[in-house]
Amino acid sequence: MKKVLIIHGPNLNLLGKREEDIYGKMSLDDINKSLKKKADALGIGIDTFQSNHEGDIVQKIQDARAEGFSAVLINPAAYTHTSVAIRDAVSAIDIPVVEVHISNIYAREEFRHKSLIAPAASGQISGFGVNSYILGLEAAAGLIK
Ligand code: CA2
Repeated sequence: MKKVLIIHGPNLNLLGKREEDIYGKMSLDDINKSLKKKADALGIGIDTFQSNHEGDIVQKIQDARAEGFSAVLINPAAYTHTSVAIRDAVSAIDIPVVEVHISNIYAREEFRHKSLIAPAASGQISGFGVNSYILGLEAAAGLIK
């Protein structure tokens, strides 16, 4: 069975606890459970990983292929707008990477309009609430089947 690695970036562990007006009421655990349901329906496997540390995310991306993953779905959170290291890791791996955002980053503050990750990713989904993750998983499944 093909597997997709789901990576949640910094502060996403706080989902459902604060800033519910922007990010909704679902916790990260709820999102991971919905993703597992969707993965079952798509006939693929998933593993989930959250970190507040840039280097840990870089390492996880570097190791994804060797760990048996066929694609990566990532919400790089604030690192979207700052991390050359994550972008370089995304460029360096030869499996597809789908970038997702809960909020519409282009409808928010100007500093969020630029994603350093997007040019290195297969594609980006932004602004559909937690459904962005579900749509992103569908996209990743389509790329690996
Ligand atoms: O919309 C998204 O998914 C973001 O990646 C979320 C990031 C933000 O920096 C990006 O510009 C867009 C922020 C994640 C922080 O999540 C929190 C959740 C609850 C409470 C506080 C922060």
